[in-house]
Amino acid sequence: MADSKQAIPLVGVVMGSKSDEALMQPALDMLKELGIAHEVSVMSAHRSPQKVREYALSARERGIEVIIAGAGAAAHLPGVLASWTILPIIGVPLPTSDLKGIDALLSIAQMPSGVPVASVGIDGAKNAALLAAEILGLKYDSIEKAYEEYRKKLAMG
Ligand code: RP5
Repeated sequence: MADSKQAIPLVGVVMGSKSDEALMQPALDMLKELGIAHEVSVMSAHRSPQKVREYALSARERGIEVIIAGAGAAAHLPGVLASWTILPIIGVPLPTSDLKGIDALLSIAQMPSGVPVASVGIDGAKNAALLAAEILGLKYDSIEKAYEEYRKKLAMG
């Protein structure tokens, strides 16, 4: 098992707008609780596509192992990130439009065959962090333990 106790972020949390911050906060809280180093960035697939491309292309070499990407409306951010990197992308459909996240859920979950994006439920930022912990726990002993502790506490009610 590798040691995750490092300063280099393992998880990149990305969101399509600064206005998504509050909805993505549960992911940051859960990553912190589990002791998973992470970074947070705001970028839009349609307003700043160049930034998205550069972020995704450099993420792996900077040490990022999982990307959590939250977006609302026609939420193409997770899919566009996935087009530029082979890192696992966990999409978080955000209920920020008139369609209350149904649009984002379908955009994220219905990726065309060949370029996958995992999707949590609408407003599922916390679950995205937990899914990231499950993935990273396969490699990092301390994350596996922290996640198991979390699940034990959950089972106690
Ligand atoms: C999406 O459009 C963002 O992810 C956000 O959920 C929504 C509204 O963005 P703003 O117009 O508030 O920047 O791209």
